[in-house]
Amino acid sequence: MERTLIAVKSDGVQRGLIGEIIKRFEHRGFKLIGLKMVKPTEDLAKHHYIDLKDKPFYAGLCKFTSAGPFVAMCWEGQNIVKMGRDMMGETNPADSKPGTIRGDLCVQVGRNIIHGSDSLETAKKEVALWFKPEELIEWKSCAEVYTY
Ligand code: RTP
Repeated sequence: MERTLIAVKSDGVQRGLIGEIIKRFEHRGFKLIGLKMVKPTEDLAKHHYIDLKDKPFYAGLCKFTSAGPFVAMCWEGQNIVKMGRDMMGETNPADSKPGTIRGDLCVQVGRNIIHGSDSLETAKKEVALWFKPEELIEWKSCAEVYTY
């Protein structure tokens, strides 16, 4: 089963949107198997955004991210990487359609409230970066649990 890293960034936390974001993924039918609030070190933030190291906003983005809090989540489900990205909307909220998380809940690219892994390969790396294996809990939904 596919897994991905979804995170509520500090602006999302400050705006009280943790529950709203979790709700959207739960209601869609995905399974939350890892959840923690962290104040990342600057090194961890730099590592997380390493692919953007040549962008002019890299330093500011890492500083902003490391200020925390950052709610890291591992979600599991069929096609979760692509569907999670579709649910988020575009990087720039101005380009995001209504109905998406960024299209409904934010305005500025530098305050776009949510992070989501952008490919299966990235998802594997990011889940391993933010979670120890023992922090991921496998469980069955009531639809999967049989009674006698
Ligand atoms: P994320 O990694 O946070 O899920 O976002 P993303 O894939 O949609 O976008 P990415 O290109 O990876 O950019 C990472 C984050 O950097 C900030 N950003 N600022 N022009 C700018 O000032 C600018 N462009 C990107 C955003 O917070 C974006 O989510």
